Amino acid sequence: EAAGEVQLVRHTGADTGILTLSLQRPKAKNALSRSLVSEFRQALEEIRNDREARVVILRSTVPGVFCAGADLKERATMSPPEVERFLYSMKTAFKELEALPQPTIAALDGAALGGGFELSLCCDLRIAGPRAILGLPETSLAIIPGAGGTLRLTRLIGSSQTKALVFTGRRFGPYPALSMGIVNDVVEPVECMDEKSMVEHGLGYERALEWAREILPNGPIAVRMAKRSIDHASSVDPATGLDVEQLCYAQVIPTEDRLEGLRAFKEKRKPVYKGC
Ligand code: CO8
Repeated sequence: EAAGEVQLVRHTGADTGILTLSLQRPKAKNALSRSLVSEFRQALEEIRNDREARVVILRSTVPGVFCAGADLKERATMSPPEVERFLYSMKTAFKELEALPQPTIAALDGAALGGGFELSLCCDLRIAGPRAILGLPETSLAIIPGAGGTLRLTRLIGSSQTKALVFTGRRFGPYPALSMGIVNDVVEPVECMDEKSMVEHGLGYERALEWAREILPNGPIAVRMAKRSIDHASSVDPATGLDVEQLCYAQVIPTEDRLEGLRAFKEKRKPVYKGC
């Protein structure tokens, strides 16, 4: 299949440090195929090694859809060992996304179903556009969420809410997602905009950019260390969690940025952080 199903853009000017990773496989609604997952993992590798990268936005350029989940058509053509290999690669990609040191924001402007929803759960923040449709329909396909959904969603919103969504497989929109704590922000539809331009305009992406711009000026090492510490918070016992926080705190102490923060405070100006 043709390459170019994943695109990585490094923003410039005042937005330098923001990276947008786009899924663009329109003919299959960004379904996760072998080629898409492989390109996606290459892009993650680039981001991980990019010292200038401060905030990452994951979005779709396909109108009306974030990601339709696993490629069900390709899967039907695979032998059992191929399926095993593919699922391993997909789950590894999800872990690699989750483990990126920079904060990540998923812009959900359309359907994020099954593996597509699980993909968004590997990001730190989720922003829903007016047309977001989320759901874990796996039980309706006689399988269960298998790319981290049962664990990551339970960690995020608790077991009872997760069971309700998984047992029913129901699809839900931005506001239920907000009230359950699945998304951090919802964008209202713009009244004067017709449906077509609303989908194409990517209101969720625009809002995700605003969030990225709010994170961007903060100390890059501090933001990374905060992410690391918070990620440990829900998986270790409290004493270990506090130890991890201390270790992460210790990483920011020797930075030049910390001194710049103190100087800027004293001089009543905005700090300029360099990430060192
Ligand atoms: N796989 C392959 N092709 C797909 C998929 C998919 N998941 N979703 C859509 N497509 C294809 C359609 O077949 C169609 O192709 P064609 O034009 O050749 O008929 C094309 O994309 C357009 O689709 P629609 O006409 O349906 O487009 P709509 O805009 O009407 O609807 C939706 C878009 C809402 C995304 C709809 O396509 C849909 O509901 N898709 C299925 C979503 C779904 O059920 N996903 C869950 C899959 S299961 C999963 O992800 C589990 C992963 C677990 C990993 C396990 C690890 C162990």
